[in-house]
Amino acid sequence: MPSFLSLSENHLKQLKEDGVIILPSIIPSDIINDIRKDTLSWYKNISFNNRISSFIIGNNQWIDHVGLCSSKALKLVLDTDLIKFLKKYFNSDISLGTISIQKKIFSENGIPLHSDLGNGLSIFIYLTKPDKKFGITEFVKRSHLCTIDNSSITKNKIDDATYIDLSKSPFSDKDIIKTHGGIGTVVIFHRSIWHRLPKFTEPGREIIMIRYSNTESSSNDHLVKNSFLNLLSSIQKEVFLENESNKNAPSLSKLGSNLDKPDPYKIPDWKMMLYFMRYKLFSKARS
Ligand SMILES: O=C(O)CCC(=O)C(=O)O
Ligand SMILES: [Fe+2]
Repeated sequence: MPSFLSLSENHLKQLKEDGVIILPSIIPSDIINDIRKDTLSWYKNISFNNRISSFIIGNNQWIDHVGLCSSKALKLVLDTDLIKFLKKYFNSDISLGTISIQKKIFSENGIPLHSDLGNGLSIFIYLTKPDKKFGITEFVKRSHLCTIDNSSITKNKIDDATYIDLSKSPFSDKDIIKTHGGIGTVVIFHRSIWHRLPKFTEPGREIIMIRYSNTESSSNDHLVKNSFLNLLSSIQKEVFLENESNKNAPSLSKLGSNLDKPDPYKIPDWKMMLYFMRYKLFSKARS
């Protein structure tokens, strides 16, 4: 069965009410295997990364230009049934804001409870089995509708995520849902929902991370191979490439610390060097 055909009105309702839906093992394993094959040669060449996660959650490998790496991944995230579902959710035309593939190469202390802020949706597609050892995301159901008092926000507030101590939060029911399922599990969540990634002990988790929104929010200026583009339908191309916002994010960013970002993102050269050495010497997940 095509990947997202089972998305229903019930899922739509649940996503609106709870702010999150989990679709265990919904993507067929042959598609996941093909995508993982496409990523192998990329991982061989990607070193440690220059992104926020270097600072907050240790090192990951990221494939930022999925449009150059995997036509299968591109077709999957632009699946016609998924597009139909998302158009209904947003009640408008939609735009693929960002797409990347992330591989975790160390165990981590995780990410504390936070909201990514904004009105769009994030989608995680698990290319490996979601598992406590490898890291599974947890969500506080319905918390996308809560406003948080400034006094309960923890100090490390940065501009696109806000952290909070669960014990001080206003989430009275604290109804937490954990990602579950096998390879090919999909999680769709409202970007403002409160979520966290508890400490995990094994490197190796691989996920596709996607952000979708209406066409008025800014999207990446995606890089894509012509041969991949030719495989897409006109509706898929629209969702991938067209965006009414005049604020497209650039496609290419330079390696190293993001010096033009606010303080928490400024990673000194010596720290980047340490991350690099740690990656070279100790990463067990390198292929
Ligand atoms: O990797 C995860 O499970 C969560 C990541 C996350 O919440 C984030 O990057 O904002
Ligand atoms: Fe997050």
